[in-house]
Amino acid sequence: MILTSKGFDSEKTVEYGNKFLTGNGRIGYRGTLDEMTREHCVGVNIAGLYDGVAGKWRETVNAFNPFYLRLYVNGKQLTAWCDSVIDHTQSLDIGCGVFERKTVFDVGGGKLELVSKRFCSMANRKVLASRLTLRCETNINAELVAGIDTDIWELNGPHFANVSKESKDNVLFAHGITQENGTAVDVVCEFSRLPDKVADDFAHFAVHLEAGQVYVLDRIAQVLIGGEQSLFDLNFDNEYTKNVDKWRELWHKSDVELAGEGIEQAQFALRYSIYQLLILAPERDCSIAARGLSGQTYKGAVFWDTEMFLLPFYIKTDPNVAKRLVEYRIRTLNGALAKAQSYGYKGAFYAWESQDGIDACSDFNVTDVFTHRPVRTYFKDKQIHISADIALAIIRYFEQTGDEQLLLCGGLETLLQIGLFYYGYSYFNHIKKRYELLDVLGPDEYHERVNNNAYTNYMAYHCVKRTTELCDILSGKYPDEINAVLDSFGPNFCDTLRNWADKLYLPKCNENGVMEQFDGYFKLEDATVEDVRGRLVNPREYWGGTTGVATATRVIKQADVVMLAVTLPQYFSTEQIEANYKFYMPYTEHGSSLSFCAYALAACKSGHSEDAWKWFLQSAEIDLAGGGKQWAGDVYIGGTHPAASGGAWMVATQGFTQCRPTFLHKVKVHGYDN
Ligand code: IFM
Repeated sequence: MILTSKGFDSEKTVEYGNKFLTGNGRIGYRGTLDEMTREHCVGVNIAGLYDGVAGKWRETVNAFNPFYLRLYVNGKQLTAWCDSVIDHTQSLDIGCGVFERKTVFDVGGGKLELVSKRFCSMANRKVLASRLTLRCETNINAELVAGIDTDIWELNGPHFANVSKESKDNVLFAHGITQENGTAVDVVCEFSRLPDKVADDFAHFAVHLEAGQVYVLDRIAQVLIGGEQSLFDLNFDNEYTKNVDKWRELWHKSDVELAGEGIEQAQFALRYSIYQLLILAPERDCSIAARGLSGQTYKGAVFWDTEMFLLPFYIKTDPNVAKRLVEYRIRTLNGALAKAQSYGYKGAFYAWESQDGIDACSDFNVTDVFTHRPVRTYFKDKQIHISADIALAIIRYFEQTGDEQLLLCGGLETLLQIGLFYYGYSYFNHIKKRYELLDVLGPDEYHERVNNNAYTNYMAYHCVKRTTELCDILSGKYPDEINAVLDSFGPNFCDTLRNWADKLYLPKCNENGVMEQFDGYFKLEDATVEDVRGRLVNPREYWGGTTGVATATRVIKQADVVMLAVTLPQYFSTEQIEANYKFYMPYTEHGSSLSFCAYALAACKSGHSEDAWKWFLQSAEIDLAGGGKQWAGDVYIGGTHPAASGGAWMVATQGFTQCRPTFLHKVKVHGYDN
């Protein structure tokens, strides 16, 4: 299970930073090389630790880089891009999360081989370990300069104040406190050898290497957050063994084996997707950012991606992690109450881009490429489906684990607050005698401020209805606890919600089996994605909003009705799922990585297994293939795509177990209970 790349291509540095990412749910270390710096987007991203600098976007913090290293031979620095390189390979063992680079240099008279491997320990989450090995064909004198690089890559920094560095014997320390909340971040790096000197905060090692002899330098680093204590007596071999053992356990309960003809590449892509999910599973009270631990893109914020695309994997493979993700939303209920209140509503309106419950989404999320003016977007104000996505996550978690305690300890209260929000947000149409959800934004972000988005209405209906059922079920068993929760909502609140759900407008499929995405969608221009793409004046212009090329057409950014049909298939017949799959296909740009898996699942549900396979590969290979957009003007938008990884897992385990292409003979799904 090894991903390998041969040769060095400076153009691929940013892409490989994502592709060769290592992590342990707490720290993500980008797949860069020891000698790289902030220019190469080296990143040691910390999960769930946010900081904001005046006038800039708040985002997750990158720690100081403990594994910075320079190698000199005869006074010349040897790098992967210098003219002495004979051979360069880098690899990632997804079986145990170990990154390795091997570079061979011509040092005049012989070859010098540098091997450096590192991992973020899954066993001791504070720990990052690295082993560097040098071997030369001739005798050489080299120098290694190693230390903690505090001059780090940040999108909206600097996030640290009072940065200081120290050293004692074979240990280097770097300390900083975040600007906003004063959280201490300490990085400690312990070498396996005593340096010959420490100068300018870096350890210098003189290396006298005889031909054929091997020189080893181990570095054990720890990233300590908020004054955590460091661990002692660590060494590379022990940490390596413990890490491998832990990974073995993780794979035992998470692997999905595919058997069939010519599917090796797909099997690897699926396992790579699972690897991405495993390195993101949080170990403390936080959730998973949309770009995982690959950096600060999207402000390190948590989107619906987690609940709708990632949670199913964790429920099946590690319910404790799933619980942590659900609890994150319960814990941040106050933020959702405050957001609703700020718009004049009651109940829970969750953050579109959550940073500990605070909505980090800007009112102006796009810059017009022609005028360079900020464009008012409505992701934050109108994407109200986020609350139902979270409700569904709580419901699914409960249904699949039976964890009543979670409902009793905040889960039910959260569901009821979400119900209250929809009740208050809706409008009663006295002519049509029904509730409607007006002025919303569905998963297709190109059509803003629409009425009765099918995805939103059905999700709200389903979750509110299910909330009332759960209240009834639990009331029988825990009457006092449930009454205590219900009391704060006033008399007969469950009946109010039930009545509301029964009267909420749910669009139906037409005679062709197709459901209209929102009121008036069918009247929009019948143009395909290719038609609309051909109208672009600037390749980077925004397709949605008030003036975008897609706005007046049926072209949508990502699966919307199709997403609904695969999320709540009980409201569709098989024929209707197929009809919607076929109808919306030519209109869907797949401008979001979340879209492919919905199409794959719909294809499976409607018997198009070979098409499903193609959609599945697009989801599973997204980070392996790379090449996607990394920059939008000056703004870095790259990173890994966890939702696509989670989507690939869902397709393999929920789609191909029901409907397989002929060349796929078997799908064996591992889980915590098998
Ligand atoms: O949550 C998604 C959204 O649906 C489309 N834009 C990117 C977000 C983060 O992945």
